[in-house]
Order: sequence, then structure tokens, then C-alpha cells
Amino acid sequence: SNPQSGANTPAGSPVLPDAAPEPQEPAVIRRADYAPYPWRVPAIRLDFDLGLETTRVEATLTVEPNLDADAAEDIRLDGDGLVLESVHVDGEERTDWRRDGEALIVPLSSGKHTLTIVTRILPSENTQLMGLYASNGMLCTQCEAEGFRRITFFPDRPDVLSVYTVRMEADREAFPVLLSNGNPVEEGLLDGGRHFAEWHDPWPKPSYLFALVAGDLVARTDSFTTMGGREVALGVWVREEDLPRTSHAMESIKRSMNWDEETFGREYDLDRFNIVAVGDFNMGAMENKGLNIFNTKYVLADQETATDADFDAVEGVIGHEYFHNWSGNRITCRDWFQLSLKEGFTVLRDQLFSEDMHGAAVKRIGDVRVLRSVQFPEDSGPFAHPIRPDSYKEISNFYTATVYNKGAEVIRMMRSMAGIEAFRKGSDLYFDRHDGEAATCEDFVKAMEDGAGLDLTQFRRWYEQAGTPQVTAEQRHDGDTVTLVLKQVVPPTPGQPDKAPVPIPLRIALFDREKGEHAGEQLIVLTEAEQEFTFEGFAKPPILSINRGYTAPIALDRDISREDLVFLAAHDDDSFARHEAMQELLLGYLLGDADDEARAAIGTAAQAVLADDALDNEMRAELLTLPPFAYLGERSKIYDPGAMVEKREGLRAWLGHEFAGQFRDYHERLTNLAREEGAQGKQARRMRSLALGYIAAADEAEGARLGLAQYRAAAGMTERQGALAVLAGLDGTEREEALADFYARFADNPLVVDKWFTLQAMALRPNVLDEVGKLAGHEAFTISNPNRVRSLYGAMSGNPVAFHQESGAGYRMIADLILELNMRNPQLAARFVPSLGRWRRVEPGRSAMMRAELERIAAAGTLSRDVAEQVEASLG
Ligand code: 0A1
Ligand code: ZN
Repeated sequence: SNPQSGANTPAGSPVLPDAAPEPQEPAVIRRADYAPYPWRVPAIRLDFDLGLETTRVEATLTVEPNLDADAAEDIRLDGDGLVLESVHVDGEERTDWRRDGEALIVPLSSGKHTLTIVTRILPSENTQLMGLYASNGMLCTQCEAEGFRRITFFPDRPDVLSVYTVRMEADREAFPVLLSNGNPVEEGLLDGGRHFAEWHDPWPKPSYLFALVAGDLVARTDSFTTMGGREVALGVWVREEDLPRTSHAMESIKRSMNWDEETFGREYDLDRFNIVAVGDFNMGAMENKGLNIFNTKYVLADQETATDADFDAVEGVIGHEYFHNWSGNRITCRDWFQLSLKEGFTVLRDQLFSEDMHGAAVKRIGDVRVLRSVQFPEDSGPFAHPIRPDSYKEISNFYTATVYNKGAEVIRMMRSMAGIEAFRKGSDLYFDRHDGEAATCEDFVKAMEDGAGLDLTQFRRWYEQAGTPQVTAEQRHDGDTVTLVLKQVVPPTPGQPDKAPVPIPLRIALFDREKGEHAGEQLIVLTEAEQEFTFEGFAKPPILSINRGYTAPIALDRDISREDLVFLAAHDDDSFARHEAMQELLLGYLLGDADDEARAAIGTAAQAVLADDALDNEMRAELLTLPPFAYLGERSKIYDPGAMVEKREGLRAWLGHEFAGQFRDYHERLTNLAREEGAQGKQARRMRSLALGYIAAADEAEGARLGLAQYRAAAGMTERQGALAVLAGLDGTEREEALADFYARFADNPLVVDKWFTLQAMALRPNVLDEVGKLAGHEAFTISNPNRVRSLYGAMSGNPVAFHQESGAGYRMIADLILELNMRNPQLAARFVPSLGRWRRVEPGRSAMMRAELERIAAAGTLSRDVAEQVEASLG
């Protein structure tokens, strides 16, 4: 019982969370309603008595009125699923508190107070993986965005910054390692086989950056000396059997620290930096101050078990979380509408870091591929939102490609317009001006204006408007003058019917068609709905290379002949633009009528790429990579997945057939190089597996033979997975042998077993959906591990043959999954809704079935806020 439903609870007897909300319409939170919290909480002390089944939390908050806010006579603290044991104010037990839904309200006179609250939580029952939860016998936390309220009652909002002191007490054998944010201050033994550790973090932080880890872990240790001479002790904490796979993570930490000093002038600010790998994690990783917590997928890597792409992903995510120490932690977000302030900027920082580590060309192509196959569909679908949203019901739904990846593109545009040096002045000013604050996107834009010397008045629309700008480019030629006519439309999106033009920076070059060269690049900025740019000195119409390096996140239609695209695909000196020309040839064919001339043009360009000795093999493979189905679906007015699979895979077979000799030759010739470390080995591996795919598309038996040979001789996971990916799409004994061998070989490594599920679920085979169904019943499948769920169903939902199976069984399978996960892990469940949410863009027969599944979910009864918000948007 609680004060609302009767008498106050006597001291000592727990108050069950009977105030849990009755199902009700979830409230809409609006950006315009922001108001500062009436209290400041300069310090908090947390005492944990840790156990897997039950954990006791005593939180002691120092509170005082916030003089920048309206005064309040109560203090209102967020909570979620907590068992409240007691409340003390200034040492006196209080019973006059009340509950409002999950929140706790304590009457409080003005002035400074100490509030002590004891709660109990049940980590083993925490299947949402938010707050304190158990994973493989260890305990860990995830607090962003609103998980801290599942640990104790607190103003769980990012603009309340506190200094944390954390004491953990636990059984010494089960939890020999006790970690939290900041620096260790004390540890010791206790009676009954127990021990304790106390940590102190001197940097005030919001609750979402709190973390603790308790478990039987070991560390790889190292150190880094910062530019200011601070020696930082580094630790990568994992389960003992994983220790041999931590060296790449450690090297990545040191490279990140060094890069952020050199590139952004940012130095680390604690004596310790720890990262911990956790097998059960909803996302990639989390930037908790001084104690980053990672999905094992982004820590563990060795040649035997991780691909080249996995290595790069580990480095990129480690960089991302580390860079948050400044873009996120030292300067955090005022409220969750500002999420892109830290995420967009940090994604840009991690992209630039990876470009510097391995070269910009291939990285940029990959980043744009992700943007266009994930973010573009979001931006043209029912859940479209600006990078700074205006409202939400469940903030977890807004950790999106729009906020992250488009957010990064928006800041990248500022960088392109300012130039690298001026951009650095802007970022320096931002870090300097707002250090220690909870800031807004507007603060960032203003610092860029003041520091980099840009006028971003109109540019702010990029923060306000959803939707991918559609740009058309036409060329007129008259005498010696070329006129480039550019038009832009920002399409309507839900809640935003009318849009204004945005500034669109475009790096361009005009190729002289006689010489095959251009006289230098320039940056033009399209600001109007329609605008002309003229260029002198062209006796003949030049060939336009535009949006070089992908300076603007737009969809572009240019009037350009096939011959000119072939020229650019073979000769453009901007590798992104060259790749783009090739993609345009491919899209022209795949989205248009089956046209022999269009296909022949692709052949001509492919021949140039195959024969170009100046290309590295990774770039060559990039140029010959077919557009992803997600992007083809996005670019189709009405998507017919069945027809697209036939057409795209038919084109692969045709290319494989046309260039059979050359693909065979590459596959053979690169065998030895592919066994080597270093950039050339990696490039060779990429090209070799690409070639294998083309060989198999043209000649299954040959593909199976060479695939099995590559599989058997593989020196590492890149070659092994590359072969298995091709074999998994074929029929026959080679496929069966390789799949069986792979599972037997790696059955005890969860990350590799994930690959085994994924490769099978990705196969473009007619019966793939039946196989996914069987795999769901496999001994290694479990619904409670997010990586495993994604490995099977994430892959399946991206496979057009499986997901879009004509019977509708794929849609039903995903809807069933969403319903099964709905209460157990709402965040994970909600991630599967957008695949069904695309129903309006799919051909009528399938569209109706997709919609029907969404309606079935909507009618299913109690939905989590996460799933409800996504499903409502999808149907609305
Ligand atoms: N800030 C993290 C992302 C993140 C967000 C929510 C989480 O809850 C499960 C976990 C991680 C990042 O950008 O890396
Ligand atoms: Zn982030």
C-alpha cells in the first residue's frame, strides 16, 4: 500500500511497486515544454549491497533549490519498477511522501537537505537490460536514456549533474571485481566472504552516465600518457576465456586517445579508463564516464574469429564511446531532444577517426551506404523525424539513424562549408564555452557561427525539418558558358506538410570531355528552391561530377548520359563520385526497364574497373558491389521485392558470366596476398570474396567448388566468412559441409555462432524462411540474448526472399517476434517494427499483409510504450 491507496507504510516494510501504472495513453513529451528542474543535486552517494537475485540500494542525495528555476515545495523523483523501503530527510524518517504513478514525491522545504532513500531491485528478473541487470553471472548497468530510475529514485534527466560516490559490497567469490565511474578510493574485505570497493568520480555528471560492474572478470591493462603528461591506467575487462581477444580493443583505445588530442585538442581527464565487455546488451556500447560498457561484439576480435569488418567496427565503436568523453560527457545534453548534439557530433568524430586510420575513400562509401539504406527509408517513412525531434512518447525510439547518421552529416556539412581549420575553431569554442554544461543543439550551432565564422541562419532548418531533400541538376550550354540549374524539394513528412529550402553544399568538378580532366573543384551552396550557377570557358558541355565526397545528405537526380556516367565510373578522381557514377548506372538498370543497352554500359564500366591497375582491390570491390536491397526499395516508387531479387541477382549472374575469366583470375591470383596482414591483405580479401560471389552467380558448381576450397584453406575469419556467405546461398554438399564444420568449430564462441545464424538467414534461397523457422528451434537459439535475436531475425528481416515471402509468412514471423519481445525487452522489440512500417511503399498484395500484421500487433492488448509508439506511427 502507499499513501494514495491508504495509510502510509510503516518503516521497514517494503512498499511493493503497486503504484505501477495502469495501462493508460502514454504522455507525449514536447521539446517546447522544457523547464529546468527546481532542485539541484550537487552530490549523490550510492551504497549497493549487490546480489544477482536482489540488490539493496541506499541513495543519499544532497539537494538544494535551483535558483534558475521556479521554486517547488516538493521534490519529485523518477522511479521505475522499484521496491521502496524507506525515505529519510536530514536524518529523520519520513512517511509523508506520496507516489504519482512510478514517481516518488517528497514534501521538502526550501534550503539544503539530505535525502536518503532505500530501494530494492531484482537484477536477475531484469529482462529489459535497462538499469541494473545480470548477464552471464555478472552484474552491470545501462542507464541511458532513462534506466537510472530503475536503480533508485532520482531526477533522471540529463540536466541534473551530480558528483557520484559509489560503494559496492558483494560476495567476493562471485564478484571479485567491483568497478564504477571515476577513480577507486578504497577497497577491503568484510565478514562472511564479502568485500567492498568505493569509487569516486570528481566530474559532475547526469544519471544516464552512471555505471557499475560486478563480476568475475580479468583485465588486459596498459597505459597512455596524455599530451598534458597525465598517465592514464587503461583496462579492458572481460571473462577470462576472452582475454586473448582484447589486444585490438586496447590498441584502439590508445589510437582514439591520441587521435582526439591531435585532431580536436581533447585530452582525457581521469587517471583511469576502463571498458567492460558484456554479452547481453541492447545496443553497441555506452559511454559511462570512465567506465564504458560494451557489447562483446565491439570489443573481442582476433583473426580466427573476427572479420576485417569486425576489426574496423571494434575500432570505430571504441573511438565513438571514447570521443563521447568530451562530446557527451564533459558537455552533455540539456534534454533528450538534444540527443543529436552528442550523437551526431560523436558519429562524425568516429567517422573522421576511421577515415584517418584506414583512408577516407572506402570509409566514406560505406558510411553513405548505411545512410541511404537505413536513414533514407526512415526519413521517407512513417517515423520520419528531424535530427532534433519535437516530441516523443518513448525516447528509446529516437536512437535512430536520423539522430545519429544524418546528425553526423549535418555537422559534416558545416565542416565542408567552413573548411577544416575554421571548423576546428568552432569546435574549440564549443568545448570551451559549454564545458561542464548540459547544452542544446542551438548552443552548438551558435558556437560554430561564432568560432568558425559561418552564418547558419538558414542552415538551422536542417535541425527542424525531417525528410531527405530531393535535388535535380540540369546543365545548359551556350557558347562558352555552362549553366547549372539546381532545384530542391524537401518532401512532406508526418506532421510537417510544408518545407522550406535548406542550404546544400555541393563540391563539384566539371570535366572537359576532350581532355578527360577538370581544372579544379569548387564548393557551391544551393540555398534557393531553384538556382543557377554559371561557369565560363567550356567550348563543349563538360561532364558534371557533383556532390563529390558526398558533401550533402540529399537524393540527387542529374540529367547525364549513360556514356558520361561510364566515363566518370572509369575516371573520376574523387573516389566517392566515381563509385556514385557506377551506382547510378546500376540503379538506372535495376530501377528501370530491363534494358540491354543499360546493362551493356554497366559492363563497359565494370571492365574498366577490373582492368584499372591503379585501383586498390578494396576500392575495386566497392565499385563492383551491387546496391543493397534496402536502398533499391527506397528508390522504387512501389517496391516489388520478388521482381527486384530476380533482377538484381540476374544482373550479378550476367556480370559473373561476362567477366568469368577475370573474376576467376582475381580469385586465384589473390590467394596468397589474402593470407597477409596489413592493408594489402585486407584489400585482397575483400576482392577475393566479391569475385567468389560473381563466380557462383554465373556457375553454381564452380562457385561451390571454389567456395569450399576458400573455406577450407581460410587463414582467418574474413576468408572463412566470405566463402561461407557465398556457399550458404547455394545448394549441395559443399554448403552442408561448410555450415556443419563452422558450427562445430565455433560452437563455444557466441559471436561466431551469431555469424552462423546470420549467414543462413541472409541467403537468397527460396526456402530460406523455413530454415529460419528451424533455426529458431536450434539448441543455440535464445530469445533472451539481443545479439542472437538480431543475428537471426535482424538478418531475416533484411532478406527480401525471407521477409517478403509471397505468402506473408515472413511478416507474420516478425510480428510474432515483436509480440514475444514486447514486454520482455521493449527496446529490442520496437527495433523490428520499421520493417513492417514500410508497407505503404510495397506492392499492393504484400502491402495489405504487412499492414494486417501491424494491426494484429496493435490489437494485441498491453503494448510497451516503445512498441506502441512505433506501431501507431506506422499505421497513422
Ligand atoms: N549513447 C550510446 C548509445 C546507447 C543508447 C542507449 C542504450 O541503452 C540500451 C545503450 C547505448 C552510444 O551512442 O554509443
Ligand atoms: Zn554515441
